[in-house]
Amino acid sequence: MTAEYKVHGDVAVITLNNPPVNGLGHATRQGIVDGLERAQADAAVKAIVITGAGGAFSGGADIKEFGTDKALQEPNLHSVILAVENASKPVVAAIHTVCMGGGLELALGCHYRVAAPGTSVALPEVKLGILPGAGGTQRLPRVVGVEAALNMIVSGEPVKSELIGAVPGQKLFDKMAASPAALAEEALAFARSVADVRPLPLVRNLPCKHPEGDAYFQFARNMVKGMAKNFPAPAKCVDAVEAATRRKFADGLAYERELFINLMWTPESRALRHIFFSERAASKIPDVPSDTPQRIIQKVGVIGAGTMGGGITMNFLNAGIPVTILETKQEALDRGVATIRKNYEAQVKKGKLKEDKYQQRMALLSTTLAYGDLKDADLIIEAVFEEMGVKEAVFKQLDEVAKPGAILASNTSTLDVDQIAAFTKRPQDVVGMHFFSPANVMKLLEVVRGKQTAKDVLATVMAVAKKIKKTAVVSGVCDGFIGNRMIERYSQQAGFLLDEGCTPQQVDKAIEKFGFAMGPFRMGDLAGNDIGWAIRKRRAIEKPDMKYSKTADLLCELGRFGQKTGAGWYDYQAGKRDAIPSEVVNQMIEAHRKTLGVAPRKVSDEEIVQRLVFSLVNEGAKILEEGIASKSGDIDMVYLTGYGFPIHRGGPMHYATEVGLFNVVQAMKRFAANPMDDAKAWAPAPLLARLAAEGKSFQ
Ligand code: 3H9
Repeated sequence: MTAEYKVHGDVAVITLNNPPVNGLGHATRQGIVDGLERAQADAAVKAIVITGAGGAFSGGADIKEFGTDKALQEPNLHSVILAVENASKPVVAAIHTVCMGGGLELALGCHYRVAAPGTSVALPEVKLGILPGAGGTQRLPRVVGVEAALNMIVSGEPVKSELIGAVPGQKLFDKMAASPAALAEEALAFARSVADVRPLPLVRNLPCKHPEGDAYFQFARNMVKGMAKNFPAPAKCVDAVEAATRRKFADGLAYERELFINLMWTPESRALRHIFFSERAASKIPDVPSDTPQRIIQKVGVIGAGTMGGGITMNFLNAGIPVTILETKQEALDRGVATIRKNYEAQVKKGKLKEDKYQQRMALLSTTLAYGDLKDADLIIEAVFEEMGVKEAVFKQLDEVAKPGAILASNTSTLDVDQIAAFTKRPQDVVGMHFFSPANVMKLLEVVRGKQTAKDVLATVMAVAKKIKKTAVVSGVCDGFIGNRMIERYSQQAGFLLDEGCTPQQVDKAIEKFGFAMGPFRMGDLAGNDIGWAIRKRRAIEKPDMKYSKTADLLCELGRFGQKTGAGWYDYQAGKRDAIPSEVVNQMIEAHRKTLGVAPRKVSDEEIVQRLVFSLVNEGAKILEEGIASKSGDIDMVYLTGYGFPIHRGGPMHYATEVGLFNVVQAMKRFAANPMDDAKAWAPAPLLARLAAEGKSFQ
C-alpha cells in the first residue's frame, strides 16, 4: 500500500505511504490517481486532502527510478498533477516535515495548500544535476515571485514554511497550521470551508512576469555561470524560469520537460545521483545492523595538541562535546590551544562565528599533562607522531587509565590498527579514526575497522561522525587504508610522467582541467613533499622491487619540501601561495632524464588523465576485492570528500563505469607496454578484469 484512501465524513484523505520519504514512485503515483477517481465518484465526498504518512509529505520523485523505464511510466508525475488540477472537487495539500521536488510540484498542482510550521520546502533537483521536471519551474514563480523562485530552484536549498508563509502576498500557502500536530484537523476543516467554492483556483492561471526580465535574467545567467562551472543544470534552471515569464503556461511546461529529460541523461546527473546514494550507503555497514546498540559519548579525550589534534578537537567543540587535550609538555599544550583560538577568531572576524558561540566552544575545552585526567572520557583519539613505538607507549597508558567501555581510537594514516589494538587488553574497543588535514575542515573520516573491533564500537563511531558532520567511510586494515593506498599509485604515475617528458605544471593543468581541485605537484607542495619522501624510504625497505621515479627524492634532497620551505615543485613568493613554474625544478627533471638516457616525448593531456585516474581505479578494484572497502561507492566517497576528485565525475570507480571497464582495461594494457612504466602495477586487478570481460560495472 503506497497511498492510502480514507473518508472522514465528507472529505476524502489520500495519504502517501511510501517510506522512508514518500517518494513518488510508480505505485504511489498510481495510488494518488486511484484515490482521486474514488473520491470523485463518491457523491458523499465534497473535498479531497492529500498528505503524507510518517516523516514527510513527500521527498519528491523516487530517485531510484531514474534511468529506468518506471520513471516516465504512466501515470507519470505530469499526468498525476493534471489529474489533481482537473479534479471536479477541491484538492488540498496538507504539507508537513519535508515537501521537496516532485512533492512540492504535486502540492503546487493542488487547488489549495495548508502547511505545518517547520516544513522544509525545496526544489532540490539541481543537486541531482536536473531541474524540477513536473511544473516546478513554471508554477513556483507564480506563487512566490520570479526572483524568490529562481533562488530556490538554482540553489536547491530548503526554506522553512513559516518563513515563506510570513512573506506578504505569497500565494504558496493558503493557510499555516498552528502546529504540526494540528495539521490534519486544520486541513480537514480548511477543505470543508472551500468545498463549495467554484471555480477551483489553479496556480497555472496566475500571472508570471518580471518587470525587468532582460536585465534580471542576464544577471542570473552570469551568476550561475560562475557558480556552476562543471554542471549544466543551473543554467537550464534559469532558461526554464525565464520561459515561465515569456511563454504560455503549456509551452513553458513542455519546454521544462524537454530540459528535464535531457539533463536526466547527462553524466553529471548520473554522478550526482550516484553520490546521493553512495553518501547514504557509506554509513551502513553490511554486518552491523542499524539497531546495534551504541555507547554513549559525552566526553572526549584527544592525545596530541599538534595540527591534527587541534583540528580533531575543534570538531567536537563545534558539536557541543567537551574535550580534554593531553600533551607531554605545557608549551605544546599552550601552542595547541592558541592555534585553536586563532582558528576560531579568524571565523569570528569573517562573520562566520558569533563571539558568544566561540566563547561557549572554548569553555568546553580543558587541557592536561596527566593521563589520569582522561579516566572519564568516553572516546579517546590519539593524534601523536606516526611511529609505532610512540603509538605503543600511548595505547599502553590509555589501557591503564581509560574506563571500561571507553573507545580508544588512533588517527594513524598508515599504521596497522590491529597491531595498535594488541598493545591493549581490550582490542575490541580499539578503532582507527583517520581524519584528514585540516581536520576541522575536511569532510572525510576513514573509520578503520580492526579484526577485533566490536560492532557497537563501529556503530558508535559512525554515529559520532554524523554528529561532527563528517562523511565516514569504513576501511579494513591495510597500509594506507583506502585513500592513501590508492594515492600512492597516482603519485607513482605522476613521477613517471615527469621522467617521460612532462613538466609538473603540464601534469597539474591536465588533471585540474579534468576537474581535480589540485594536481599532484601543487598538492605535494601544499601537504609537504617530505611526507612522501619518508614513506618512500620505508617502502624502499619493505618493497625493494617497487618501481618509482626518483625525481621526488631529488627534489627533497634540494630541501624543496613545498610551500612551508618557500619552494617545492614550484617556486613561491614570501607569504603567497601562487605556484610559479620553477626553472630549477625543470632543469633537475631534465638532468635526471639524461641520467636515465631518456629522450623526452610529448605526452597528451588525455594520457596524463587516464594514467592518473586509472591507476586509482586499479588499486580501488583490489581494495574492493580484498574487502578493505565493502562497496565501490565507499571508495568514491573517500576520493570525493578527501582527495578533491571532481564531483561531476562521481568518484574514480563511478568514472571508470562511465568510461566502460572494458575501455579502462584496454588503456591499462597500453600503459603496461610502456617500458618507462611499471607493467606490474598495470596488471588489471582480477575483479576489474572479470567485470570488464563480462561487460559489467562496479557495484
Ligand atoms: C524530483 O522530484 C524530480 C521531479 O522534479 C520531476 C519528476 C518527473 N527518492 O537523506 P536521508 C531515501 S527529483 C528515493 O538519509 P534525512 C534515502 O536514499 C527528487 N529515496 O534522510 C535514504 O534511504 P536509505 C527531488 C529517497 O532525513 C532515506 O530516504 N528530491 C529520496 O536526512 C533517508 O534519506 C530530492 O532531491 C527520493 N526522492 O533527509 C530530495 N529522498 O535509508 C532528496 C530520500 O535507504 N532527499 N530518499 O539510505 C533529501 O534531500 C533527503 O533525503 C530528505 C530526508 C531531506 C528528504
